[in-house]
Amino acid sequence: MNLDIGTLSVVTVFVTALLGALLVFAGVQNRSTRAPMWWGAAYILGASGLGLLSMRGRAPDFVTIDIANALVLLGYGVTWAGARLFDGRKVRPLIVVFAPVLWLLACRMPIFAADTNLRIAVGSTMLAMLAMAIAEEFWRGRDEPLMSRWPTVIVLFAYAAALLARIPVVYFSPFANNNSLLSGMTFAVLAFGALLFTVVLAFLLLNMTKERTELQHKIAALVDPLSGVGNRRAFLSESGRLFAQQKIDCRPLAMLLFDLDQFKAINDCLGHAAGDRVLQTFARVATTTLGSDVLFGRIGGEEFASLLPVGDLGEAFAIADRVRRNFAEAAASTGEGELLPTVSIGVTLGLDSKAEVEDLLLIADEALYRAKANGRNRVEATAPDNADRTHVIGAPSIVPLLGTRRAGVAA
Ligand code: GH3
Ligand code: MG
Ligand code: MG
Repeated sequence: MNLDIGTLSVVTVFVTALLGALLVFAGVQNRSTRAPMWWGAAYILGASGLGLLSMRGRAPDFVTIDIANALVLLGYGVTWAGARLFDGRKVRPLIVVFAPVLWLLACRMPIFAADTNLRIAVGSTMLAMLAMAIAEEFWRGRDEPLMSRWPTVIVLFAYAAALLARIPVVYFSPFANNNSLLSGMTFAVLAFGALLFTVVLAFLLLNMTKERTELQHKIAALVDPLSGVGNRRAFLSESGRLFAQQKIDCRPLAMLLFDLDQFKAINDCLGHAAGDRVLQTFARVATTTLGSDVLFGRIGGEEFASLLPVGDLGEAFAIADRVRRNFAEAAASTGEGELLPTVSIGVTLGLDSKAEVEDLLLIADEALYRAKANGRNRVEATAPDNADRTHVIGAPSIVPLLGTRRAGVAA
């Protein structure tokens, strides 16, 4: 295979510039992050640098070596700034310009300017460090579930490794002078690799931006903005997944239905903002008590629900009562005036593999209704099979009276 360096240079410059324009276009369209705009600018800077670099021998060295490489380094610095912006971190302008300024200063030193191999070693090291710095920024944001983050980090590290590997190659087979750099297969292969990296990175950056937008839409559709927990839609769809799992595990699922007590009075006496804070406190306490991997959501104004695998109804009752007590304690300590917010909870169990989430919500609602009727701030539980076999096991912070029928008839 014969890679013509002249053709390759022209292709690289135009492809990089075109990708830069596409990234800028994506940045203009995207309101939530300006990062693609920075990446687009970085690509255009890189394309300009590569354009000047390819004029080696036809323009002064100051332009084709000093300025050209400084522009490429600046492109990497701007990409790094974009990666920080993408994850909501501040841009540090001094770091962005550090490598190109250092390069320009080094080029003022005659010993550096005269040594092609030294320049390649220093330039490659700078680029590799910048590529690793960009990879590190993306790595730091890895908690956000964006699939393209991982290949981006890998591609950047692989590119940094290839750049560093270039240094010993240069020292084992040094270039005789500036112009011999542009001839020969080594440079053509390197340029081809750099072109592939440029294309792949642009694709990944665009994809990450797209995935971010999709994730934001998904969060907006499924997460309640006030409490930060899943909304009714998320709860119902996740419940379906849990029911499917239950059919495999054959483990009962408990439905816990929470309704804050006298919440209208809290709003009326303390104001809507205080009511909102109470909702947030409840969501926080319930999530902490239940565990972050348990399905929990806000299914209505001041109504929440949880669906979780348990051993039996007694265990479900105990969990619900723990939430009730923890909330009463937390609400008392945060102190929302005279009114002490409390919660009533209806509990039931889905044993039957045909049980549906709506059925369980209805049965749990009946139990909740009893909790309200019996004085609030309490847990009531109903066995699932049928309403006639209702077990009343609720009472404020007492041991559940399992097996006691509502009408006082032994189970
Ligand atoms: P009960 O003990 O019987 O459940 O009485 P309640 O007052 O809690 O029940 P009701 O259904 O009468 O009132 C619920 C209130 O919740 C009415 C509504 O204004 C309030 N609410 C619903 N969503 C929000 C919200 O997002 N923020 C605030 N602050 N209040 C809300
Ligand atoms: Mg209600
Ligand atoms: Mg209520």
